[in-house]
Amino acid sequence: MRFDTCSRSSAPELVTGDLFDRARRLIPGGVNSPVRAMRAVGLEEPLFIRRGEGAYLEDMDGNRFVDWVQSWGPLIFGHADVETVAAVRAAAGDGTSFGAPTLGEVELAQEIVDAVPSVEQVRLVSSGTEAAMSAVRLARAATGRDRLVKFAGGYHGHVDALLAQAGSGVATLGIPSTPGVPAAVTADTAVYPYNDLAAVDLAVDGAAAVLVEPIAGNMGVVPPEPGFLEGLRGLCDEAGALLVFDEVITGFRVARGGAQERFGVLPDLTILGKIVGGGLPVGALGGRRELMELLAPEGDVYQAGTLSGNPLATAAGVSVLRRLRDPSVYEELERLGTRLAAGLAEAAGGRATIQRVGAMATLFCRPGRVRNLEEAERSDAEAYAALFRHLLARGIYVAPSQFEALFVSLAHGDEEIDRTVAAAAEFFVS
Ligand code: HOZ
Repeated sequence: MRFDTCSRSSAPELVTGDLFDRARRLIPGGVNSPVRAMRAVGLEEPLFIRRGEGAYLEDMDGNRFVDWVQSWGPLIFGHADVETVAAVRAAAGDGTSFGAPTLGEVELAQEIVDAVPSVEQVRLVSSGTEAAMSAVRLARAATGRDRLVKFAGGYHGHVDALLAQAGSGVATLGIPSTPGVPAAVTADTAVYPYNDLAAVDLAVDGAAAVLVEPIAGNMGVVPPEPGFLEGLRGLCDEAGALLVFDEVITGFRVARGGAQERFGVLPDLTILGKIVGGGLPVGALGGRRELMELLAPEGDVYQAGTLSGNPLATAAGVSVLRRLRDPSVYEELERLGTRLAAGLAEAAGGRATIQRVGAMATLFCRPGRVRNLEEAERSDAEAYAALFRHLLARGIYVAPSQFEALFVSLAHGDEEIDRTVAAAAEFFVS
């Protein structure tokens, strides 16, 4: 891939094309997660990344990019953060996996319990998908009910029962569920429009759980309308259903205590990932003690994993979460997010809508507010793809899909924001 206007460091010969050919022979589509293929933005090759540093990525061809993806959210201190890397190195020297309890996992659990208002106990796993899968099992066991309620465009990992009209490229590919998921597995999943309390009202009765991203991030950033989360809490309380917040993206991002702290609505169970692993593979499931104690070996709900509480991942997570105790972190993220969103809104001049909460945002190529998947899908995805390519050619990497978020880290500064806004303005005036 050639980006003539990108800044280049000591460039090797261009290698991406050959590497992609090799990758495609060995890996389906040449990628390990579909959005990375960049087909949604009209590219034929993905970026192959050689290294990252702070707010920047460098690809295999030596091109440097301001990175607004930040591994889809975990890197709150940017790439190759010195303290995180030191913590991982130190942990690795003592062994990379034990399949047995460690001090690190107790320390990470402590950070999570201290920060997230509704969480009294937490079980560490290796990904957000795993945490969501376990949350479903636990909710069904706790309530003795099977039915799940979720929202169109909501994404909770690639859990079979939750892929119905899911975000993160599933619904937007026109896949109602996905081949390979038996109809019986999604038969107990009811899907409603995000932000539509009236639509979901009667469905909660008899449900095991309502699963919701308290700020949707996988159909682009769609904040909850005032009263939506409070309304879900009330409906769940009346119906005896569990309210499950998927805070994989929002946890430790929109506030130290996640969206539940920011909006003051407490779920029964919380799904976490991304930032809690500081850039290493981690997921977590937390909630009230009496619910969590249904998990084996305390209770009889089976859940297990060799790499759960992995020492490298917990070392990275503890290093990051301890630094997030400092409130000035969130003040700075808010300042950066505000500056970026305001700049992009001015650059777009009414041709796009920027939706932002704290340090996560989406530029929807359409005028007007986006409140649900249907409205998100009315965006001009072709225009977004053209914007993506325009920015990439200028050394700026944003999410390679209209239906994802961009993530601000503390490694970004005014310089990166101003450069991005100027490049976007150039696109929108043309
Ligand atoms: N599903 C993730 C975005 N919502 C992308 C995962 C990845 O490709 O790394």
